[in-house]
Amino acid sequence: MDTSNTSMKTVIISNRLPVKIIEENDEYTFIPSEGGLATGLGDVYKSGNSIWIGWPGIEVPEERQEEVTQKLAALNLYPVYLTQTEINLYYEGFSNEVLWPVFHYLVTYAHYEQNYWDCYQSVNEKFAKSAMQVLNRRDKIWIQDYQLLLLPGILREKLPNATIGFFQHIPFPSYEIFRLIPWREELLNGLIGADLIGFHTFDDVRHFISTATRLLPVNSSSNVLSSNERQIVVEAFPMGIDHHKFSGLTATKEVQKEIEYFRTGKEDMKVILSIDRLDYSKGILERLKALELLLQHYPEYIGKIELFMIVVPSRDTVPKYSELRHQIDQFVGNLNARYRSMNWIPVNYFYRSFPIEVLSALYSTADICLVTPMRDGMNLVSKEYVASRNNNDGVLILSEMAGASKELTDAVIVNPNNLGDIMEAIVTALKMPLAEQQLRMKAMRAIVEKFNVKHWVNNFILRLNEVKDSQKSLLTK
Ligand code: GDG
Repeated sequence: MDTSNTSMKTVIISNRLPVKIIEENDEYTFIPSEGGLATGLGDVYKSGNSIWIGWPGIEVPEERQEEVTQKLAALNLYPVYLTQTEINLYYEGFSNEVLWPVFHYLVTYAHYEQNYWDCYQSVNEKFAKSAMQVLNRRDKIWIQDYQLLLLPGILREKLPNATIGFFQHIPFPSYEIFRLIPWREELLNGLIGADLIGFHTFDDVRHFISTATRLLPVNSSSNVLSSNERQIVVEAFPMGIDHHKFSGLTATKEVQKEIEYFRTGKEDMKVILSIDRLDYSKGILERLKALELLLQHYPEYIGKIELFMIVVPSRDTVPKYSELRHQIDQFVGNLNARYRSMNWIPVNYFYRSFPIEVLSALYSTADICLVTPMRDGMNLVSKEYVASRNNNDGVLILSEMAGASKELTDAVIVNPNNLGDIMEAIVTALKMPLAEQQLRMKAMRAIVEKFNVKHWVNNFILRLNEVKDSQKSLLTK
């Protein structure tokens, strides 16, 4: 990759590169992924000499690394190669067995292992080393998410005047939770290497500022932290989705075909949809328990409603995740066995991922979308459902613990710990008159359309530029 150009570029850094890998006949092929983040950042990293740095998603033997680097360079991507041990300790270990549970308030799930932490530090250093091979002094750096909390600080030491933004996609917990982490000061010191720190919600911002001022020698004034002559701005940037993609997909031939296939024979059935990655933070088991409660308390709905539950395999090498999968399998099997009839089944459960066309068909035809995470940074599924409802009908039931609930206030909002509350919300949704559905959905669609993922990207970059400019003018005063 040509790094001689000294003009300013934007460098995105995340744990994973936005690619799908196909390994066939000893050949690697990389296809750009269509995930929300990749779509939103597409205009940024594909333009000019801007790039995206991250792990390509597989262990590449040393002798093949040059070849893979060349292939990725054609997509404006720059790889950080990780070994299986690093994946085990830094990603599955520290990121997903310490930070993920603690940041989602499930502190008893955390394993504070010293070797996880050691590896987390060394992998963050490794990312910095790779980044330094392609970074220029004037580049704008945008680091993504909790796997790289130390990276802003490491890069700040190497490039004291760099423009560094950081966005965290998962919640930031309250001080009383965060303080439990043995390496809490180190993590915060890493983060405040950034000029601008973004979270999905104002609550996350509040928690971060209060935590930083209690644990570090920093001062705060409103949403600005001051440390060693530097100022760090902390703000909420609620992430959006590609609204036009989801609203446009429903009319395509492929999706229409899926809709017909899906709805045939279910004309009178009320369909409830649930889509998540396998994760204990998503409240999947609790949702199933609420459905069981509903079938017990409102037997008139037996045979009249069906839950379509897609659980996308995720992190299944982490013990808590395989345990959860087992529990879900058992619960669904038990519930279906007890309630099913010869031609009806309460839960249609899928443990796999589907093409976007199938997702779109489900989004656009399901009468209710049930999104009840115990904690969620944002939750894009809720927004994708809304964007797919071109007729303004359908009801979104949304957990108050999801960042999205701060924007989608016209959803039926529930406390995901209150199974009775979820049960009643489903009944409310089943009975909701069309006019009320449309009123609520229209209001939510306007929000999802306006505050889309492009808006999110532009807004963050714009703020990062402003923050840096104001720092420069402070220094010259
Ligand atoms: C993290 C935070 C935050 C799901 N099943 C399939 C599929 N999906 C796609 C959905 C959606 C995405 O996966 C899931 O996004 P979420 O936001 O719901 O959840 P996380 O994966 O936990 O994401 C979260 C997010 O980062 C962004 O900041 O909102 O709080 O935890 O886009 O459509 N896609 C396809 N097939 C599937 O079967 N193609």
